Amino acid sequence: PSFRLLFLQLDLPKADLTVKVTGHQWYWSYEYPDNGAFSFDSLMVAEADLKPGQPRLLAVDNDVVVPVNKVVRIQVTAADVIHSFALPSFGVKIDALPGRLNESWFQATKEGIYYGQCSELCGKDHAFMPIAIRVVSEEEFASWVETAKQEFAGAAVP
Ligand SMILES: [Cu+2]
Repeated sequence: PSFRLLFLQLDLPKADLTVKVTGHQWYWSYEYPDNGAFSFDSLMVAEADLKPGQPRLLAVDNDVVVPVNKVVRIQVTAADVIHSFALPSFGVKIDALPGRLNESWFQATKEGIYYGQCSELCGKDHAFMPIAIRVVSEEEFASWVETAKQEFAGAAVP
């Protein structure tokens, strides 16, 4: 039975939304090709700058925002060395390889913030390039997209 599940895990359902994830030394960048193709970098918040409620080593300046109950396809690659995109709450762990576009997916069934970390030793700040995914309602997502389009307009596409 495990082989069947392993196979099904790699069988991608039809996606409602694609987010392209690129690993860098030492941060992640995200692109939203279905929503105007804006992109942004997501960097860890330093311990001294944490706001109340933000977890140490996991909080970032720009969360990845996705709508609840939607199938989100993630396309994962890397710009320099190998990283790995790991999100325990969604059972996602996939290598980010330079020169290759890997795919995985998740469907969050509850709103909230979900954290992950780089899972491939990638140099000095390997431990300090977290992933933060904020799952919101569809309306909230739509209004975030509008803001993000402006906020991240002209940001260099990785
Ligand atoms: Cu890394």
